[in-house]
Amino acid sequence: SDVLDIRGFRIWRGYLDRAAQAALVDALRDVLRQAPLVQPVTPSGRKMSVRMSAAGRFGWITDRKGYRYSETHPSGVSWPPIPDSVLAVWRALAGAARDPDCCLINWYGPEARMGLHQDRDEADFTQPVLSISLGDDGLFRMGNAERGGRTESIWLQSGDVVLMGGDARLRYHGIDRIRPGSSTLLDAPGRINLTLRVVT
Ligand code: MD3
Ligand code: FE
Repeated sequence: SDVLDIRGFRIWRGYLDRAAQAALVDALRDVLRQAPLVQPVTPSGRKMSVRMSAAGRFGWITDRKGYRYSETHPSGVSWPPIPDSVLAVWRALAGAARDPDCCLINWYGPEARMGLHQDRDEADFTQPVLSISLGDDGLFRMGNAERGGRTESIWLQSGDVVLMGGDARLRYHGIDRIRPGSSTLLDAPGRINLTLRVVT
């Protein structure tokens, strides 16, 4: 698969073939049985359009009380372990980084989006973040370490993997929209993004 470097983001297009993608989706079904997707509410009371769950020691959650990493799903159960097939992608691409202790699972329905934001709830910004795209294409926008300025957009497809390290780690980024029906991987329109992080 070819590697692209855009503003410090490393993008492996088509890193996972169709069989590897399907294997990840199977492993995720297991995780989501134990820790179902929830539609989180921001501290201001707005419903996020993305549905979320997680695997690993920590999951990222938000509710009226604020956003934070939590060792439990809103239902009170511990998050399931990160599947080996997911960990293997991190270990192959994340270099000398520590193993991740959070695999956030974002599910985008046809209307979902994620506004430009930074990931800064983690303790150590020298550790990279890795994203795996599954299902429908998503329009990923990347900006700068400060609000404003020029941004660049790229369509992420099922099987693409993105590594945000070094310079890119604190850049603003988001998902403007998905292209419903562009992939046949999932049995309904939508996009899944796995985001692996070292939290502690
Ligand atoms: C750049 N998710 O969960 S993944 C997120 O597709 C998030 O669901 C998006 O942003 C998604 O926080 C984008 C790509 C991504 C993930 C984390 C990053 C880009 C990043 C952290 C730092 C810089
Ligand atoms: Fe993010």
